[in-house]
Amino acid sequence: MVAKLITNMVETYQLFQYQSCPFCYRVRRFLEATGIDLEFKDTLLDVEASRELFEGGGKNSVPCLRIQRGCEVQWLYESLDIIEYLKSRFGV
Ligand SMILES: N[C@@H](CCC(=O)N[C@@H](CS)C(=O)NCC(=O)O)C(=O)O
Repeated sequence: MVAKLITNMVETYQLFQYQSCPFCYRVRRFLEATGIDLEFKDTLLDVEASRELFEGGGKNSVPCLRIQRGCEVQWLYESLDIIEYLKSRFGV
């Protein structure tokens, strides 16, 4: 029952990434192909974004998807895991 409630909770997303990163490109291409619209945070151009990623997620590796689920925040690394996660959430 708890798991079901969490699954149905509204989530908001931010993708921490930068332009020239090939793994970020993989995720951006997936988003473009599926029409999923997320906020991007550029960790090369935006020092605050870089700090937020390191402090929140624990490392500076990109891409990283920040998932806000109510008061809970999850930091999801690995381009293929991000894509799989979004596929499951958006049913694409
Ligand atoms: N296996 C990872 C590779 C990610 C990766 O190597 N990202 C590079 C940028 S292209 C990076 O952030 N390197 C810095 C670091 O890992 O701290 C994925 O598929 O997302």
